[in-house]
Amino acid sequence: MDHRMLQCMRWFGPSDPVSLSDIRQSGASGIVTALHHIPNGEVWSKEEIGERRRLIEEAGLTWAVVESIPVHEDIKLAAPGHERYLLNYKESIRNLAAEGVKVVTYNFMPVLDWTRTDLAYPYGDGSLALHFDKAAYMAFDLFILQRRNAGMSYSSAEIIRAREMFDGMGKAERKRLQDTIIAGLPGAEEHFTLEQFSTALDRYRDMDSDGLRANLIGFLKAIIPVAEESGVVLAIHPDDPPYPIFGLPRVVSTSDDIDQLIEVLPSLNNGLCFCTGSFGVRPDNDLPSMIRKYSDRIHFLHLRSTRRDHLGNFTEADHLDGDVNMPAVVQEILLLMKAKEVSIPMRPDHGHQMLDDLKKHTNPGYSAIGRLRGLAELRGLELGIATMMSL
Ligand code: CS2
Ligand code: MN
Repeated sequence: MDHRMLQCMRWFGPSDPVSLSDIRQSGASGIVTALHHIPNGEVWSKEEIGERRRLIEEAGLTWAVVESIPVHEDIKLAAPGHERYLLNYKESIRNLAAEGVKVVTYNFMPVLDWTRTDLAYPYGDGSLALHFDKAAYMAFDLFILQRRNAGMSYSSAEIIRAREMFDGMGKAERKRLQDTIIAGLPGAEEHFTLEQFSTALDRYRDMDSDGLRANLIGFLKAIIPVAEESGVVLAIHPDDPPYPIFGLPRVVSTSDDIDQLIEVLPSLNNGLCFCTGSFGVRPDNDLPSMIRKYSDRIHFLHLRSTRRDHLGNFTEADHLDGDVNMPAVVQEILLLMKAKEVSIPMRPDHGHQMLDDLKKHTNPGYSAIGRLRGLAELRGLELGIATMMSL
């Protein structure tokens, strides 16, 4: 039997401007979604899960992956009373398993999910890309947020670049930058005003990466046994960007980070969402060798590429362009799927806003046509490599 990636698309639920029928036409058969309407930390009931599953199945698709059950900040902080949220998380996992949904993605980034500074960066071919400009991010941190001790996070050359950037921006531009960073990107369950953001950051004031790692391990120790019992695999999404921002600790940016998690909890249910776009921002992350190394525990794939520069900026590139060697990545995945006789769910992670979508209101990164292009290219790449290698 051929072992191919299970082609999926992310869907934000009934209010997503991209419908299930649109997704069906992309050739994907799996849906990646979450119950975004349930407040962070509350239980996902069997009824709610069942209702969502039926909606997906009526459209001729299957609910392949949950992305994400968000981890409550109190768990990340191991704050007093966080046990209640652990119990709720376990309950949601059991309920998902009872409804046959068995891959659960999550992340352990404090305060913010993924972060960009520009959601409409001209890519040069007429399409718009998501972009992270280090100077813009620092300008926000230093001069808009005015985070205490922010200056200690950057070199003096960086501070000069940030100052120039800030001085060159008008009022509207500054506000747009602020909204882009803290008003919440698709999939992020949190959004903040400046004041709320400062308060949220402040809770991590005394926490370093060892502290956050200990809390992640505490979370996994509580959840993994339940995942094992119910046949659910967990897939942690890497930090995006994969280096510290706003002085917050980061614990899922490198191979070394992952090793530390596996060492304490070797269970294969303690798995990864291998996001090539997030890991790929660091030149020290060798993606094909990481895929080989973690072959047993890659339960979900986000395929996407970025182009980085030496200043810490990166742009989301076309899926087969940029710094990620996608043919090498897909080849490794094909080899591992053949060896393990599995089919790993994959989604094109983000896409450019292009063609007709330029006239529409879209979820940044999640417009239909750019992702369709990505999926089509990835599908062709996979078929080509599999054919050439007789896999
Ligand atoms: C983002 C995140 O890059 C991404 O995949 O869309 O929202 C991601 O889904 C979460 O961090 C996973 O928990
Ligand atoms: Mn991703």
